[in-house]
Amino acid sequence: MPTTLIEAVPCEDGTLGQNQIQNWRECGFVFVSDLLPSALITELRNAAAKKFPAPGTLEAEGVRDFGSSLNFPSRLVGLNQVTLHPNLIQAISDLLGTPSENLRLTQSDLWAKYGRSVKAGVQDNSDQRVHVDYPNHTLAHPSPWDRPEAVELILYLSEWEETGGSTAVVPRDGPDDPAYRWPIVDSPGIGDLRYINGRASAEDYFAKERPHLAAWRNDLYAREVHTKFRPGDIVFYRHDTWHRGTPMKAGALRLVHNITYRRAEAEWISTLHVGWAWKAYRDDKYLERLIATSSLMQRAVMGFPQPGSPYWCKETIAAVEARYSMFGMDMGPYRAALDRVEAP
Ligand SMILES: O=C(O)CCC(=O)C(=O)O
Ligand SMILES: [Fe+2]
Repeated sequence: MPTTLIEAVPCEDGTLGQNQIQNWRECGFVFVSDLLPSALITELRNAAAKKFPAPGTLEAEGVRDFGSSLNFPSRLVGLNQVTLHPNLIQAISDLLGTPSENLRLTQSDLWAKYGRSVKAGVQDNSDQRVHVDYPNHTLAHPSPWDRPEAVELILYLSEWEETGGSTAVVPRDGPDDPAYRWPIVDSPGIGDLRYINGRASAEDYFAKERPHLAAWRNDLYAREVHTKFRPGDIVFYRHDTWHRGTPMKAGALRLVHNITYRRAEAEWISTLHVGWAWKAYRDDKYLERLIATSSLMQRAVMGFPQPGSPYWCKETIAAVEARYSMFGMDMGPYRAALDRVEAP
């Protein structure tokens, strides 16, 4: 069957349109372009490309297929700016229907995928089994469809024509769609089923363990649409969206930035990296500078106490000021909120 390729739909003025928001809410994903400034994407893409070995080299063979050391917060030019970009945070706030200050960052990592000529078998990451991402993001299970708790996204930094390796997604077709049967447990890796990444091995195994559902999984593959991406394009999806990575062109290098935000109250969704504060103490004080120069909203999504939080009192305001004022931190909004609370 021919592959259905889809192209990103442009955003206007760096904002998601109503149709795009509806698409995410109903179909489980939306594929967009022009949300982030192209100069920022180029900056990040160039900086990232220097961090990974050229495809075809011996070093490239040794690069892990998942994640990298390029996690938020990072010194890599553009990584923090993309992660905390107001357009991105606003888009996620629009998708979830919650204020930006109520979002929390749980993932921001930039990784490379290489088109390898030798396949890795069971753990082949190129032609993946169709899956949902929730098992290694949450300790629980996604809540019912109309109460989404998180938005995941893949920001592409490469060009599909050069690299191949679309993300395949299964659009949800209304509340009775059999593909989205509840609970979502019928995939290798969930419950007592072994985790197998590669499609061929995973489906052989699944067919032995759950023969009555093998045809149902085949149907997921038949319904896929594949992203035809350009640098800066973003696919927003969910922890309960069926999707997978598909084979790349041999010898190519694809760079993507994976980001996830959750609702503040959804504490069962894990942060996938070490705590942000762990990056303190560096000689260049890049974490401290990031905190001091971020907006109130950007601080909020990192979990920093917001103006009006019970954390703030005269003493904590003075103490946090003592820690960060040399980097330009303005404690005015925290003080003003406290004054409002304390006013007779
Ligand atoms: O690489 C992609 O396009 C998708 C990867 C993916 O879904 C995953 O690794 O969980
Ligand atoms: Fe995935």
